[in-house]
Amino acid sequence: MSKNKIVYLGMIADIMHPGLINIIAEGAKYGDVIIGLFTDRAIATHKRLPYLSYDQRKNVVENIRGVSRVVPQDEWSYVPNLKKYKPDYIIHGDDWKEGPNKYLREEVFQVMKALGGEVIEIPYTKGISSTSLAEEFAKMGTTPQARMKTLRRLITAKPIVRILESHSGLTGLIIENTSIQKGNKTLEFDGMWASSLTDSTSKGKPDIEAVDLTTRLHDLNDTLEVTTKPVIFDGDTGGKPEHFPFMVRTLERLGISAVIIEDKVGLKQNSLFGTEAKQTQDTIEGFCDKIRIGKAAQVTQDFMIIARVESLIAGKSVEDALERASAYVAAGADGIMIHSRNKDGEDIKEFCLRFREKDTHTPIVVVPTTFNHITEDEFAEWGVNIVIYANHLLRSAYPAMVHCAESILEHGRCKEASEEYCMPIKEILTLIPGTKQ
Ligand code: SPV
Ligand code: MG
Repeated sequence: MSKNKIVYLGMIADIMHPGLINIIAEGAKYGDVIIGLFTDRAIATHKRLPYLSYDQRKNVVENIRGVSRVVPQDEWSYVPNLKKYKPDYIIHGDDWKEGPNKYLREEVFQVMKALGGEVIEIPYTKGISSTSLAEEFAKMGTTPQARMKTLRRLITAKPIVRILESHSGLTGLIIENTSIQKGNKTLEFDGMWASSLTDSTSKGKPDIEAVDLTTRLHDLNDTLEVTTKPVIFDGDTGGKPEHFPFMVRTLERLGISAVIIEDKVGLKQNSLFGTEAKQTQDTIEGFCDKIRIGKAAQVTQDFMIIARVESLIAGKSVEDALERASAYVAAGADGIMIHSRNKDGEDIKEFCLRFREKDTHTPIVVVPTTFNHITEDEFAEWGVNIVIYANHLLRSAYPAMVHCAESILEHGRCKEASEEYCMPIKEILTLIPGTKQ
């Protein structure tokens, strides 16, 4: 084989295994192997972020025998890099002949034909794959540090980070494991929201900071034990400025990625009451001080303090919200949550577009409980980074439980309730991994 031909090989290379070494060695027989290393951005649109960062993976791959050079592959599709590097060969495992990545193969054949190159497919190494190893790896869990960092990585890598409310180990498992295949993409949630509303409601208590931090964290530990995805904690008002550092340090130690605190004082009421309840906003200076105290208390660079602007909830203008948001960012906030209970979402849209005119990078968080017709794609166009579905697992479970209770009363037995409202008993027995020894 003539040397100095170029062989292109795309890989994620999170977990190295003999199948990958085999494919590199095979490629090296044809010429100089360029590895197109998938970036977080390329991966995040299709599957979970890898455990190792791009730089860590690059460091491993460039030291493997047979690799000439490592370049970033910033798209899931190979086409842009094939056009850029014009390889003589592309080498790929033959597993892409079937399944959701079949279209990638078709594109690659077309481009390589136009470039006058060749596609080499080598038999897939049976019994070992990155996907099966990643599943094994996930069972091992995560560390607080790795979990915490993931949120910042996701914000950089994805147009929208998708978060769902969790109030128990079981809801945590739903968020960890639920995924659907849509077109060629696997869709799943990126992380969890520890909501004050659902934490309180699931205890039969009102959402007025009556459930104390220690109790909420004790319960959150159930979720942390059985999941690996990042958590954003609803810190309500953050308490008094003197108390906030303790909240920051405790959350950070547990590996929580971010706390969101709202700029209200006095007895906290749920924001969705709007002006029906007394919602007193802090002064700009007062809340900026709280942010500064929190930022000074944190130990790592990874933890985020996100400031929640309640102007629209309190019946004030978008102008007021913008003034507060930029003051909070100047005080050190790592992100802004803008909240509203208006249904049309117009005030949120105006806020986001105007905020982005002056600030292109500070992450924006929205909680579309009332403006629920707006899609994630639309939010991304407005410059939003994180969307939180703040209460939906509890709100969907409660009516089902009430129906079940009513049905038992109605029939004087549980046959109807079991058939209409319950999962099969066999299913619940095997729902939790490790139930049967
Ligand atoms: C929560 O989920 O507790 C929130 C969001 O803070 S909201 O209920 O809309 O205030
Ligand atoms: Mg709350």
